Amino acid sequence: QQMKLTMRDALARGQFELHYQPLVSLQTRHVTGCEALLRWRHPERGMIAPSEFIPIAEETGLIVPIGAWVLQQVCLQASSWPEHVSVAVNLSPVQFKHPKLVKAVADAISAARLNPARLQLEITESVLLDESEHNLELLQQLRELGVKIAMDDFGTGYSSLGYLRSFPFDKIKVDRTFVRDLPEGKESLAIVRAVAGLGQSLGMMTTVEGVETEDQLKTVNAEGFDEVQGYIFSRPLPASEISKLIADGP
Ligand code: G
Ligand code: G
Ligand code: MN
Ligand code: NA
Repeated sequence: QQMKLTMRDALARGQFELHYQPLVSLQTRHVTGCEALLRWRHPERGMIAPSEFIPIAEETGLIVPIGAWVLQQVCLQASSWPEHVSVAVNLSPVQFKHPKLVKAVADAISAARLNPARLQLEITESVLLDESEHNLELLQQLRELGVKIAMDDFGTGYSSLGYLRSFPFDKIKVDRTFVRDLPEGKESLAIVRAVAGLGQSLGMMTTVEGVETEDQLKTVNAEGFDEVQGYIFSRPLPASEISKLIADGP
């Protein structure tokens, strides 16, 4: 309850900030892009993780203005990076349902004069559960802005395979729960392998999240994934530090 009240002013008071985690190409080992991850620097409680406040922001609808701010910030940030580095943003179900989403994305891109192909929207399977016709059309409208659409946390939802058939996602991001027990976990390995093949057959980029160890990196590399995101290369970092990492390499 307290949090609901203070969140209302947090945006105006400049208490939100974005951290960025690099995605690294397995082919070149260069940073191909960064995922923006929201943080709340609370005056009394210190840094608050999104898992704590995003559910409340969704419940209150505050995620809509916060999300619009995130889109503006990431487009400005990415426009300061080299042209080949993209930026990824998470969209929550409430944002996705909001009638002004397409406009918010278009406005953020044009205000920053960003090449729209450098913006990736990450959508989880849970976002797509209902109103499928409407959702597919919305994805199409976003796609027409020139942005890329990624299916995030792949493998944890309900209707993921159906959606892969219905909409040509640009990227599949395998959820980190399938990486945790690699290389030993036989079931995880089988699933990760299948998703790599699926992505290739469907012409979608494949990313693995949550890679922490050399053994995991070797395994996903052998399975032919395009990109890796995980602590092995970097944790999410403030914008100032990520610019340095992009310049110097992971
Ligand atoms: O590292 P981390 O704890 O930052 O992120 C936890 C979850 O919070 C992620 O799975 C992500 O989907 C969600 N999240 C992070 N940043 C944002 C954001 O800017 N908008 C939305 N809607 N969700 C976010
Ligand atoms: O939106 P999504 O749920 O995909 O957000 C990615 C989440 O995964 C963030 O909370 C981020 O901090 C977390 N993450 C990224 N890399 C790693 C990793 O190597 N290990 C663990 N445990 N978490 C990670
Ligand atoms: Mn994500
Ligand atoms: Na994920």
